[in-house]
Amino acid sequence: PRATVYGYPRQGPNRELKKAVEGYWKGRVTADALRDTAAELRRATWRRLADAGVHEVPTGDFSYYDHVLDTSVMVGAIPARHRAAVETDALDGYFAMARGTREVTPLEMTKWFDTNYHYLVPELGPDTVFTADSGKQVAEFREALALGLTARPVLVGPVTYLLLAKPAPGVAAGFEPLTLLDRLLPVYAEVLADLRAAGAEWVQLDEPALVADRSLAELNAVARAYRELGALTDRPKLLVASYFDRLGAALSVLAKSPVERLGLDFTGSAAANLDELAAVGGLPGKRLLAGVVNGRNVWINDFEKSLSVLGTLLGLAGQVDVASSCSLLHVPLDVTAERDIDPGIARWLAFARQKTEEIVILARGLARGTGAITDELATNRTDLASRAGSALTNDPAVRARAAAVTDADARRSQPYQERAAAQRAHLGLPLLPTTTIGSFPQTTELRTARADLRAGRIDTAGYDKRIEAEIREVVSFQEETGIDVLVHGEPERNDMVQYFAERLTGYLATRHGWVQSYGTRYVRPPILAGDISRPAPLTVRWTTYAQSLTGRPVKGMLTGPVTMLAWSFVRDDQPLADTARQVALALRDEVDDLESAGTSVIQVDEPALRETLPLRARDHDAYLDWATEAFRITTGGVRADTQIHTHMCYAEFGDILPAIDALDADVISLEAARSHMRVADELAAAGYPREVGPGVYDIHSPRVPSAGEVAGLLRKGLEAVPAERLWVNPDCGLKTRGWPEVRAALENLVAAAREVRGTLSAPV
Ligand code: THG
Ligand code: ZN
Repeated sequence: PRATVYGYPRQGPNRELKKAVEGYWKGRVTADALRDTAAELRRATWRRLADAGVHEVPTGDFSYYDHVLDTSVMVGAIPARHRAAVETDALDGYFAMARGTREVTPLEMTKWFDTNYHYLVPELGPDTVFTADSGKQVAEFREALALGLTARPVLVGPVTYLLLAKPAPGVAAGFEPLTLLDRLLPVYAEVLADLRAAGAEWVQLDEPALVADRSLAELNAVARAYRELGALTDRPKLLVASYFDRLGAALSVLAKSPVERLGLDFTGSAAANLDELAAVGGLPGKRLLAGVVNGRNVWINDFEKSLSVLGTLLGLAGQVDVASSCSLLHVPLDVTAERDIDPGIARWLAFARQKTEEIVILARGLARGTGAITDELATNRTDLASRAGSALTNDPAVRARAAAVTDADARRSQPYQERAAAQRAHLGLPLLPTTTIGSFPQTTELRTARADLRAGRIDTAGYDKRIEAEIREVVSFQEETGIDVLVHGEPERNDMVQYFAERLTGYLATRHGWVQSYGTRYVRPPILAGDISRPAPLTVRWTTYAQSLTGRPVKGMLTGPVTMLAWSFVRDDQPLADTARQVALALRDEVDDLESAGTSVIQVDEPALRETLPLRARDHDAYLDWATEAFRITTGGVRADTQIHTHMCYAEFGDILPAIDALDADVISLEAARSHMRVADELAAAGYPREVGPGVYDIHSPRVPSAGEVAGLLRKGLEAVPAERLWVNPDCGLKTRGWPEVRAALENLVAAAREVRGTLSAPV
């Protein structure tokens, strides 16, 4: 059996790639220097994989920005607006597609399945002409060959590529990119021939789109694609890789196809692949690549369990190889870089480097029997037992409290109509109240203060003074501007998940655990390692400080339990629903403490509620049940006259409207400026009964909307939502914008609210 991985993080141990690419954008790094850095990072990765004992190293998975964008370049799908830039300079044209320029907008970005990686969406239309450009793939394959390695080029498969695409601007929304399959396959055939000519024995075609619900027409397209590619005479052998879930109906399609090797995920809920593989009679005559090491969590593998799966698989396929369940792109590089994590706990963790070692050990165990990995098995057993028996993963008080949660805990004490009346009396807000989503610009002074604190140049008291100074400025700015519900501006927070994670027991933070989010942007997701509790209040001090400065209500700001899970690495030793409930209870204490300290408006953000929706429809209800329950547990303990807000960042909500209703938040703010208040129409059409703040300022753009423009959006909102239930706010937090824009935009927002208020008849 061979050991391999589907792909590896690209950034380098100190995010060298980010620095080189951003340096190139700023003109500080030449194109040649960027290319050299990239080539050196690739070589270092391949050497590391080969030294660890990986038999086939992946090539072509490297990217300056995004591998789906690379695929668009490979098949010549360059949108008309980017063509001039690409023809002038291929590298600058590539970045123009990724980021836009002064003249042209970039490709749209969206989430890669249910991961936290974002790809650039191909734009296709009936006039798209595909042309093969195998240059990058062939060159990177040759680089690995030059090191004397056995390499396997990795491509996004043709069906997944088309299913990820959207109609180009100006093309009818009903256009289905999959109808271009017959035009795309000859281009893949050409790339395969070029790779064969370069010496590739195998090529990997990634088809993760096949693990979602697929129509009969789509399954037929899969069958046709692999019949045609399989029938080519001048090609490498084909590995079709699936990951992120079980393959479902596509399994029997691929089992009958001429591809020589199939990659299946056997981790988590994808473990059902084992039974499904047996049900289709296995893969006689094919090789199976068994993804038994989870490529998207940070936990060590259970060797005995994996070996048992691999043993069963031996009876189901011609030959069995061992891999990660998916590309290791989604995990940090190396646990040994984490000096701050307790060494006893670090033994439970495996990042990309450790996962690679696990794959090699399992392949050896499969080849030569468990006698060949006796020591590794013993260590693995000890480490798993240490995790299972640890006080961190078993806090009896947390468990007892979670088990005792009742329906009543997850419900406000009074129905919305009664709460709304109590809140109106308590808060005394005008019609069309104005507010913001929470964060204000993160100034250089703030970043300096954080760096000074880390470096020991200032102490906590000095740091806190700087935070208080910032809060004073933000509060007086909002008072002067005439905002109705103020915020403290969140100057004390870096990342909205990390800040809370650092303060909750059971959560681990990493120093170097960077994972690519999109392009050159990375996050360090915290690790939900144990039972979650709140040793002390998290935010109360800053909110009450802000409230002490003003007579207007100051809104408390928290990240909700679903988003806390979605943007962290979660436990795999208990259901997500249980973890969510623990986080919700910790946050509930914070909500209750804020209320006791005099906070009358509390916002619990859930930007990730929609993005964590499972890939398969049959799993949606169970997810939405626990997700909305966690939100209600967080917010269910407050009085009727305390107003609960929530916020979501994206405009696509059609499929979770019932869940938004089930949150039972008094006020929800949403992104709406770019879509001209469409979400307000959608919520109204669905009969949404509570208050809504559709965004009237697009914070993703440096443009400042005029008061007239904002008033126009408000009048549009009033067509869908009555004045008693309409709020006035920006689309999202303001932390990425500069102060001058924010000042001007909020002044216009308040002016617009006042103008439109003046045209309304007084409420009865
Ligand atoms: N926090 C976490 N996960 C997230 C988001 C988050 N996932 C989804 C979404 N938000 C991703 N969006 C971004 C936006 C900006 C950046 C990263 C992801 C970013 N990163 C800085 C960089 O790479 O230079 C590093 C920021 C830092 O120092 O922490 O700009 O909000 N957990
Ligand atoms: Zn937002």
